[in-house]
Amino acid sequence: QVRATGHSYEKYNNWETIEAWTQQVASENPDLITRSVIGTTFEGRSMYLLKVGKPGPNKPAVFMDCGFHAREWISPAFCQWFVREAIRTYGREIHMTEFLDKLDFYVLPVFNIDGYVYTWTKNRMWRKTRSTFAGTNCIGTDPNRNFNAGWCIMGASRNPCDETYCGPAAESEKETKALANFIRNNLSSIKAYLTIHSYSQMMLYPYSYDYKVTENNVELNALAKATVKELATLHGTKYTYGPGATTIYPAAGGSDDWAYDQGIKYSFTFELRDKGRYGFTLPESQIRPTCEEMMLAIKHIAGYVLEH
Ligand code: ING
Ligand code: ZN
Repeated sequence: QVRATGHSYEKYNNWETIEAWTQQVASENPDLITRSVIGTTFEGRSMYLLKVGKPGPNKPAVFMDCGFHAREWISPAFCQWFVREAIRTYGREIHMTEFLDKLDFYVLPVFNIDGYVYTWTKNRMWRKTRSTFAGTNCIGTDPNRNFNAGWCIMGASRNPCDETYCGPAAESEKETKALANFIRNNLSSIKAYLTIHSYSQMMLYPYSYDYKVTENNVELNALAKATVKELATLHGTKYTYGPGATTIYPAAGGSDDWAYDQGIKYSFTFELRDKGRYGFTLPESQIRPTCEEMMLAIKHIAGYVLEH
């Protein structure tokens, strides 16, 4: 079993440990994992992406990112858990084996690395990136308001001091630009886009930037309903689901809406445990059950993508 120094799948790991883990998990599983760098953060850190799957020609892909918002620590923990489960169960469990043979998972373990580091060193409740712009002393842009999907029309702020600051322009953040470029360059293979947040126990789909519904709203609703039902089979954890604008709140510039409008028809935001008792400071004892039940959700979506 792979273990980067000090790394644990049932603890929250700091960035240094996660970075070392990406290197180690890739080098120890060369038949299943390749690591690349899709860009650099504002503070100069490398944005690692793990491609998980058996190499083959013209494979469809599922893209998943974690750690958009710095304080949502359970999210990067899930991306690490997912990769571990993929390598641990490949060749041992029929569904994961089929998934990795027939599709690739792109896993971005931490998107907002600078913010994540800041939550470990200075302020546990930081949400935004750590970028600075001329004309203000306030720091950071909300990366989930910075995508070019109804950018800043509602549920976002033009005030750089606010938690939902949309940035000076769409894709102003180096992190947003890097992710958007990667997806634009791989649109022919990416069939599903999944972005992992916390907390609230929800499975959201477009749109959040408008009260309109998608062309495949009926299908997304049915897929979400079946996915949360599957998730609940393990520990009885209830996730609600629906279009972002009416299920959580209207919010423009989100990555799921943007990915959907790029043509990725299965685009979801997950809000992991809990419903507010611990909120962003979910105890480490809940990493395992949260991740185990989420594995069922991701595998349900992967199965659906394969047959559609
Ligand atoms: N929630 C998301 C947020 O960025 C969201 C909700 C989902 C907004 C999809 C826009 C699009 O506010 C958390 N917890 O971050
Ligand atoms: Zn979030």
